[in-house]
Amino acid sequence: MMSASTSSQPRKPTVIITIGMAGAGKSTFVQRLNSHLHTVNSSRPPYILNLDPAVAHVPFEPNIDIRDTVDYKQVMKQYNLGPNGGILTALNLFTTKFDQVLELVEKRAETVDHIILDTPGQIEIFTWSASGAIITDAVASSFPTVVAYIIDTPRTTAPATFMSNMLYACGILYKTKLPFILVFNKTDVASHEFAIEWMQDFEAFQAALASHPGSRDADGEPTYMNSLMNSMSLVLDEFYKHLKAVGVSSMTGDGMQAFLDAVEESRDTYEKEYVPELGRARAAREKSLQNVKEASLSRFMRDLAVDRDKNPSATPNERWESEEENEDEDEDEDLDVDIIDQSEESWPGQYIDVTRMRRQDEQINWPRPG
Ligand SMILES: Nc1nc2c(ncn2[C@@H]2O[C@H](COP(=O)(O)OP(=O)(O)OP(=O)(O)O)[C@@H](O)[C@H]2O)c(=O)[nH]1
Ligand SMILES: [Mg+2]
Repeated sequence: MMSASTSSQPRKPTVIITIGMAGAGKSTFVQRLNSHLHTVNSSRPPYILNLDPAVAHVPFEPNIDIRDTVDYKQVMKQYNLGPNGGILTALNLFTTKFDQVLELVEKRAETVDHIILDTPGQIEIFTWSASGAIITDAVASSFPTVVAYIIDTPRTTAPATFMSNMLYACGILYKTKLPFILVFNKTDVASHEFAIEWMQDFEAFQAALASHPGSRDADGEPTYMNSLMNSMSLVLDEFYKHLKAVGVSSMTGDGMQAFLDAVEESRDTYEKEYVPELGRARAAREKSLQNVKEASLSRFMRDLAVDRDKNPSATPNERWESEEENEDEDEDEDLDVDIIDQSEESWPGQYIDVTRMRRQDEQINWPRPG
């Protein structure tokens, strides 16, 4: 914490977390970005993590693939889950090993400029789960990190769809507090000009809303939805000021350089806004932890005094437990390595053994009544 010199240390890579609705084109975008970065500087290709356990085929070669660690179909069977529960649980299991992932990434930090995360298709699995938050916080406290929110542009041209997508993005921005880039994808199918216009000028959005069929009821009055969206467009106006927006086509590669420029600018935002915020949050957490400790310690001391008063003869028995009993606890820590960097060595494909993680209560034999 003492020396904050950035010039003497090697520059840290930037982490790009791709998030977006199912089918928005996250994986295709990661593939295109990967090939673009290979072209720009083939000696420093990006380091890629696939966090989607359910994907059948990834269009790029990830360095770390969640599918090498957890078999989500097996998880579904073992825990009796549907597909989404299976994906979520697989991600949770993987997150328990995320310290190993970070270690592998840290090892490569000096030789890569970009670390790219592809996330599961169902957006809420990553954005509203504890694992997603843990992974995001873990990378963001180690590296400059930006969120790339991928939008399916041709499917967002209706004002109501556009607004709900933006509200979702807004939720993620305020949850992660990270620099945020709206990536309007599939511009080969539909231009993103309309979106930029709506973001810069809420009156243009309101006009589009008013001219959209269904915005007025039978009496010619604006519908409730229409009025609500009108007001919300004013709220979102403030949110848009914190964003960068670029249009890309993951199909043709159009706009990739503009995206990388936005990533570069976002590094500054990360340093200026996220890092101090992180420091404040840490200090606050430590303080509240300290308060809790002090409170429970003083409660304990009070209870102890009351206890001694009540039962003076027990005092000679107050001794700490012998330390020997706890000795073998941390013994096999180093054996527990099973995250694989595919680019590093030939890998045996080690899975988390979900059968060992089954809940204990499945073994209970309930006594028969009577
Ligand atoms: N025309 C066009 N199609 C695209 C573009 N990007 C992605 N697609 C198509 O959109 C579909 C979904 O793309 P994916 O990359 O699988 O999207 P995803 O967000 O990773 O999907 P999930 O992980 O399943 O949620 C595929 O059929 C892609 O070919 C693009 O820029 N232009
Ligand atoms: Mg995908």
